[in-house]
Order: sequence, then structure tokens, then C-alpha cells
Amino acid sequence: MINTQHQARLIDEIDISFKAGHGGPGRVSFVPHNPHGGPDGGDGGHGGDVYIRTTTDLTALKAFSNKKVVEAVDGEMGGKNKRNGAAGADIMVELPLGSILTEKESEKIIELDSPGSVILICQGGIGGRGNAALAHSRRTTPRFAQKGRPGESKTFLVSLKLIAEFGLIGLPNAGKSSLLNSLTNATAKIGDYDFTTLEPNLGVYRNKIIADIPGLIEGASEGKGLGIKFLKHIEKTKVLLHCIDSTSSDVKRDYLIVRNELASFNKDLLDKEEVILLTKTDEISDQELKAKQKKLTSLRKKVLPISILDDQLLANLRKILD
Ligand SMILES: Nc1nc2c(ncn2[C@@H]2O[C@H](COP(=O)(O)OP(=O)(O)OP(=O)(O)O)[C@@H](O)[C@H]2O)c(=O)[nH]1
Ligand SMILES: [Mg+2]
Repeated sequence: MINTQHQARLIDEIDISFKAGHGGPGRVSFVPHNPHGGPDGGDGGHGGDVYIRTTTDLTALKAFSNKKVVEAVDGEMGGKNKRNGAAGADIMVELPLGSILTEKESEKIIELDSPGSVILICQGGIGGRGNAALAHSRRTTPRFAQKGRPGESKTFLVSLKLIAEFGLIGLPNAGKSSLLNSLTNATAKIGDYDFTTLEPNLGVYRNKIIADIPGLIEGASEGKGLGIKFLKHIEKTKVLLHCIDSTSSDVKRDYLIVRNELASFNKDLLDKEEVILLTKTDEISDQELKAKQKKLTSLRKKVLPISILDDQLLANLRKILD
């Protein structure tokens, strides 16, 4: 679980059992008021299936904190007059993008890595045949019917590892969530104070996922601020978008603080492609911007001025994401 101070916690590991519906039993019945009418019991209905749909709502696991068993509906018993029983309703379960499902028994792994995709996780049992369907020339009046078959049932450990192509990182208040909202459909909370973001946010830009994670501070690797545990969510990203507030008095120091914390978590993060975004440039003069860009040149990284109030600068950033 990701530890946050004030807000609900983002659940990122949980056991969930899925149970598809049992097939309904077939019916034993005979055509009434007619001694030669024969059997007319209908088949049982199919048990409901359990499907999983991948959602970009990262908090979707919250729904399972009190409800760890998800069951589809059983099929109904077959009716008289050869009517089949109603099928049990299927159930659609939403799990967050980046979930890794490990089946407890088989240890088989399913990764949910494409938004909106739907998979059948547990198939409902077929309904039993009624005595009408069981009759044939040598057994014209069966006085029995089949039971339905049980639905599949599986238990998974669901653990969440965000899959994003781009990861927004930086000190608190650098403007990460504002950028996520400007670039994508996300509606992350924005605030002019540190640690507005307590849980990672995701946004989708042209089918590519951008993750915005809580701000890092010096000593985060020793647990300061919100810590660095959530850096696991950017381990899979291709490119880091490192936000540095251009109004800061020492942009290079800001950069190095965050890089140090990345290294403490996992040195491989340092080898990822990185673009430095000098944010909030509408708040400083052109001259000041030039001076600050110059301070960062020794890092040999691409440095891009950005402001959520400047469409041209935002367009420049979009080009990098395309
Ligand atoms: N003028 C100006 N203000 C900005 C810009 N981008 C962000 N801000 C402001 O900067 C403050 C911080 O923005 P956030 O997007 O919440 O920053 P963050 O990096 O996500 O912060 P944490 O979640 O605390 O780490 C807010 O008051 C924003 O309105 C910008 O381009 N120009
Ligand atoms: Mg934020």
C-alpha cells in the first residue's frame, strides 16, 4: 500500500476471488393432462461469466477492500413446456491498467496492459439438460434431468504496477499535475503547496499513458515527505519528464536532489531517457529564462521551457510525446 498522509490510500496489492455462476439444473416435468404428452422439462440456464475490463482509474482496487469475492449470477432452473432457464447475469469487473494478476493455484500471470480491453476470467457453468432433451427413442419418458455444471472459480493476487510511457517527476509544487491536466483528459488536483498529489495520477495522450507521481524531496529515500515507494510506478516508463520550477533560485540543485532520490530507489532510473521541463516560464523574464537554461546545459539533457498558459510551448512538448 502506498502511504499517504491525509488522503485515502491507494490500494496496490489485494487478493480477489472470482466465481462464475453455476449452471441451472434441468427440469423434470411432463405435459400436463395428457398421458401421452411426454417429458417437457427445459434445460437450465448458463451460469454468468466473469469478465475483467481494464480501466485507467487507478483507484479501482478500492472497490475490493471490503468485498474480496466477486460472483456472477447462477443460471436458473429449466421451466415447464421446454422453456430453458434464464442465464445468470455476467459480471464485469474493472481493474486498473498496470494490474498484474497472479493466479494463486497455477501461478499463471495475466498483465492488464491495454486500456479498455476486456477478458473472460471465469466461465459460467453450462446448464443441465431437462428431461425433454434427455428423451430419445429408447427412453421416451426420462424421470430425471441433469444438474448444471459449476462455474469456474479462481483467486488472484492483484498487484498494481503502473504502465506509463512517460513519467512526470520533480520536487513538490513544480507543476507536474498541471501539465498532466493540460496534456491529457486527467483532472488531477492542483495546489500551490507541497504534496498536493498523494497518489499517482494517470492521463492518456494519444493512447500513451502519462503518469504523474507525488513530489520528491531531499531525503525521500529515507522516508521524508511521502517517501519514494511510488517510484516503482515509473520503473516501466520510457521517458522521464523532469519538471523544474523556473522560478526557483537554484534550478540545477533542484534537478540534482531529485536525481539523487531516483538513484537511491533504483540506479536504472538514471539511465532512462529524460527531458527537463523548465515550468511556469510565464512567471519569469526571457532573460531570466535564458540564464536558467544555461545553468542546465552542463547536464547535456534536452531542456524545454514550458508553461500551461502558453499554447506554443505546450505544442513543443506534445511534439516530443508524439
Ligand atoms: N503561472 C503558472 N503557474 C503554474 C504553472 N503550472 C503550475 N502552476 C501552479 O503551480 C502550483 C503547483 O502546481 P501542481 O501542478 O499542483 O504541482 P505539482 O508538481 O503537481 O505538485 P505536487 O503534487 O505537490 O508535487 C499550482 O498553484 C499551479 O497553479 C504554469 O505553467 N504557470
Ligand atoms: Mg501534483
